[in-house]
Amino acid sequence: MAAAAAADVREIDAIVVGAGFSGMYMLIKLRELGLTAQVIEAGSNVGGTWYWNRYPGARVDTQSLEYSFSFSAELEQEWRWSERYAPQAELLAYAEHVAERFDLKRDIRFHTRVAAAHYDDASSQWTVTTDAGDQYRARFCIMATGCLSVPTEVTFPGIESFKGALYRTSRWPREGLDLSGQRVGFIGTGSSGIQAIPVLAEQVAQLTVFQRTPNYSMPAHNGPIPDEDLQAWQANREDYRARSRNTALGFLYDPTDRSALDATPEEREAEYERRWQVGGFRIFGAYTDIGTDLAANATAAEFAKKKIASIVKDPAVADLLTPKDHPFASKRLCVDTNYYATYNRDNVRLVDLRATPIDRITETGLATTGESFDFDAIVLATGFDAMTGAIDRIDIRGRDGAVMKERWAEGPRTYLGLMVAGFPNLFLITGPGSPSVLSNMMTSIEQHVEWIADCLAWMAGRQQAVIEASPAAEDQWVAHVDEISTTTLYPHANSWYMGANVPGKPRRFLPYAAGVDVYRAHCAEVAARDYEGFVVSAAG
Ligand code: NA7
Repeated sequence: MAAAAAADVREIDAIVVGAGFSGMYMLIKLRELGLTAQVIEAGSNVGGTWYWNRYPGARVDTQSLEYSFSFSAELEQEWRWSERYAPQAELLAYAEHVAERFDLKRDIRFHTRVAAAHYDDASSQWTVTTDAGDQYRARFCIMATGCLSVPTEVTFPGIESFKGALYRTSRWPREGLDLSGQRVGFIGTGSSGIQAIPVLAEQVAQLTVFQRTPNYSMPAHNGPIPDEDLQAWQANREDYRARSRNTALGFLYDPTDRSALDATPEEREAEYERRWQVGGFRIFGAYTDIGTDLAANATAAEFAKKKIASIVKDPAVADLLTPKDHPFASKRLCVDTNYYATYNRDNVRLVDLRATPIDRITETGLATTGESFDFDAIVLATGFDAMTGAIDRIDIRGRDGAVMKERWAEGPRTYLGLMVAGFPNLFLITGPGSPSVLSNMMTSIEQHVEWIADCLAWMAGRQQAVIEASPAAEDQWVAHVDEISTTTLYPHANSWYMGANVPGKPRRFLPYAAGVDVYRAHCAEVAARDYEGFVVSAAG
């Protein structure tokens, strides 16, 4: 247990950075282990992604019954999701409920950012400094900083001259916004844009969408969860959860074991249509090789393109909305409500930035190389510095003063996405090199938090105090993550998965693409072999 407090520096067993779902669950597990813990959170409340992303239409794109904690049967039984895909406000209310139920807030410090975390070899302790200048000393430092928590700093010439209002989807005003009657320019057609555009279109006078790259999107078919589905879920909860933990994506999507190329065109059409009707990510289960074989992938792409053409009335607009430069789902597949149909509205216009790029933001709006537009407000939905952004922004120094950002200069290096060689007792939750963003985040968060907690318990049982990844194990893992990515079609796209959306960011496929099932088994095996690939020792 932690020693008595020293002047100005609080001694604690573990620091957790971030109070999203991963930080909250980590705190619960640390308490179960009898460790003292302090969570540090920049926002004023729990919820992470769901605290920050409050734009109209923001909602989860994994079904809520599965995008929720499974560790507590009571929690699961007492919470009722109103819709298949819960809206942001409900997810935030759920986070709040979890915080209340497990009395988490007494160990969370809000409105505070971690500025630095430095490891001291002699004491085997981390000194964590906040932006308020105060310090904590802890044996363990756990980064629960989220994969999509740092917006990219996209800007445009003249942006400061704009006299209207400028908003970012990822930093939407907490009090909400009434844009009714306004002329709004909207930049970005990733997941955030695809969710926000249909809702904004219903409020505003005129919505002009500036698209650089069209994305594929599947219909959510959102709505209330039918009673019989809820009852079936509650009755078979443990079975459903156990099965979803052992799928490649960390949720139930009814995968087949067939190649798309072994099916006839009619069979494929029927299979894709069946899955389109269910909606969401169900299409991933249609065939085994959609994500790995270009010819198989083209069959899914063709299906999606036909759907766009059938929904969007103007063929020229439909064509603009049709992805042409990347395989199906090699950029993150979106899930929408009325996205494509929104372009049939009279008050919505799509502008192709490939043909006429943005030249500058003006006092009254925006000028492309082809046309000038007047707007009352401009919304940026331009994405995140994914998976490494939040880690890079903290001054993390490990053994011998090694700087994490420098260590990751050529791309992130981890063992299992969980630890970094030379940074003892520093854990990452859903870090680069783990399935994370390719999976149901809740499944992956629980797996990581439980693995870390088991590891800490194992160490305590052996009177060991320090664990770190061996450089050799890290090298092998980094090479393995790269190698697996080359068996997929992900490297064919300029996506945030590849670090391609941030100027100067190294081109590396960031998550681990072998699947949650494979990864989970591997992590369990590593633990069973007394944490193979890790070096464990008593305190310095
Ligand atoms: P994304 O998916 O990274 O989308 C960002 C969008 O913004 C995308 O369409 C970009 O086009 C566009 N973008 C970015 N910079 C510019 C500039 N300079 N000019 C014009 N357009 C630009 O972020 P989201 O927030 O939508 O979604 C992130 C994840 O959150 C999502 O996948 C879910 O996992 C949840 P580009 O494709 O780069 O041409």
